[in-house]
Amino acid sequence: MARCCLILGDQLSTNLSALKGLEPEDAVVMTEVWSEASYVKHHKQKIALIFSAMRHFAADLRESGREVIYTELTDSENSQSLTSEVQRIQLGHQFDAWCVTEPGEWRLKEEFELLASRLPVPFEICPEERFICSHDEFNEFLAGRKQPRMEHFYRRIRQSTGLLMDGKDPVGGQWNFDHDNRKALDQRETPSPPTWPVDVITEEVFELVNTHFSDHFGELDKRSFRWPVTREQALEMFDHFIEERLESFGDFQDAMILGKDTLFHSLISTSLNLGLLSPLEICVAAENAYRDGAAPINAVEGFIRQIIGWREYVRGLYWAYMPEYKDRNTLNASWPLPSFYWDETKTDMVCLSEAIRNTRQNAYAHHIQRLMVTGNFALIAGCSVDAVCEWYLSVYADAYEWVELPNTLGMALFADDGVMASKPYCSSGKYIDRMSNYCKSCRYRVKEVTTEDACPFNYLYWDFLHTHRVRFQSNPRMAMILKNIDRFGDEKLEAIKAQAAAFRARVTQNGGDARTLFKERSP
Ligand code: FAD
Ligand code: DLZ
Ligand code: SF4
Repeated sequence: MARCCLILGDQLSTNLSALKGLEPEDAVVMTEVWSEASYVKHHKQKIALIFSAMRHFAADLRESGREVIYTELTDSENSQSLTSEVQRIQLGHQFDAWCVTEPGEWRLKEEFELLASRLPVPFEICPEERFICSHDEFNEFLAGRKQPRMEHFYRRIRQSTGLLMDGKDPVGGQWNFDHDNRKALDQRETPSPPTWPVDVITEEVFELVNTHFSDHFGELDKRSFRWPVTREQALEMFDHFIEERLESFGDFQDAMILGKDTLFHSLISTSLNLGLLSPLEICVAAENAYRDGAAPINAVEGFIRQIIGWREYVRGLYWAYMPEYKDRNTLNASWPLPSFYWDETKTDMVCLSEAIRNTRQNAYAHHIQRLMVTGNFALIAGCSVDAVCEWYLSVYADAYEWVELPNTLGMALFADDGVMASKPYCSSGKYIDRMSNYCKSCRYRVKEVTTEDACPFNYLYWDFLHTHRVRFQSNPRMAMILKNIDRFGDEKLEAIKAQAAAFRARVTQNGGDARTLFKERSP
């Protein structure tokens, strides 16, 4: 009996569940398809990363003796979707059975279930075992909880894995050291992450992507692309983080500095999400760094929390709440996404322009840029939830719906009725000024609220809170901040509303708020 295993572009792990039962004579199918490469207009670097990593993984499998049937995007017989490729290859090879590991996105799970009912031979969907928490364990955690919170989930995972535990107690006597992690960065040097020469495989993929996806967002060339495409490179990236950046990761996790795109972040999300690294192995390595005295507890605990806390938690929520989660829009946000999200030169807001430049050049922005700059702006300006989610899914090299959607719709946009976050992550320019040096070089004035040059984050923030004050009033964590609105008085409130409306009108009319746009338009 000859079996075939379909491996998807983000399933590049030798310990994949679907690979486990294969006999030496069984085959593997991997296929580059237009449907996956274009269901959103992915950043060029994201497509290049996935295709290059797929081709390297296929080469490694072949080297280990496995038969790999690999379809490249431009192969003439390519039928251009995952399910039609399975059907086409089945016709040619007549396998007795197929298997695939459960995909990371709901839409594909539905497609595979349909395929399983149509294929003349069994098509088995194996459980995904590359996460620490299974669906059943997550649902057990959710059961009976009115308000699930990441922190409770995180403690359970610390206990079940034994990570950073001294017997029953958390190492250092606390579960969470976040209060030590809010330092703004000084002008210290930040270590450059490793890079690798572009090999023939990756060079061919660059050419393919630049030819067939030339209208997609983002830069793609040897200088800008620095993602690991093999497990060896991913391990090198991670080792560099442990040696050079982990020590300061906690202290400066929320910091932002003009021109510094990666700071002390690990840059491992693409490798984790592709399956080149496993979450447990990197947490164990980070814990060892702490136990060896190479990194302080606030850094190591903060880092491990991102992986076994946030990453596992968002994945659990995605599968527990889909498919209706995707349609949520609690705050009825509908303003079209400003076009400066695709072109940073169309905004004079230095914080946004920096985050979007980083995104365009590197298919990356660190967490606080995603949450408190582009996310915060979209929240307080009331941008369309669908458009914002599509933007985040398109523009980051690490973006897959299971992780992007809860982070965007839930954490950044508060559109899920408080499932993901207990209060909206909204802030005025004050937060950005405290955590960055952006405001010093911005033409807007961060300390002003109602003047013509006032920071747009300030009036949009108060306008947002005022618009939703009835909903937020019942949240004890919002009560204090809402009291400020009562103190403003009618005149100030009207000025805030007028500035917010005028700003929206300017952006809608001109495609952005940059002064150059107004000059171009004046007679
Ligand atoms: P580090 O700051 O070094 O963090 C270490 C690791 O922790 C990351 O590699 C990641 O695997 C994990 N992690 C940290 N925060 C989160 C989180 N909130 N959710 C899940 N994992 C987390 N991450 C993605 O992997 N894909 C996405 O599509 C994605 N979309 C996001 C959208 C928004 C609006 C926000 C606010 C966050 C999003 N994140 C996403 C989470 C986070 O911003 C990225 O994981 C992180 O910036 C990746 O860079 P890094 O590897 O240098 O992370
Ligand atoms: C994201 C992506 C892209 C761009 N292209 C492919 C592809 O050509 N072939 C493939 O097998 N997978 C691709 N992927 C990854 C899938 O979309 C991914 O498996 C789902 O997003 C589920 O996480
Ligand atoms: Fe951003 Fe406002 Fe600061 Fe300018 S002044 S960088 S718009 S927060």
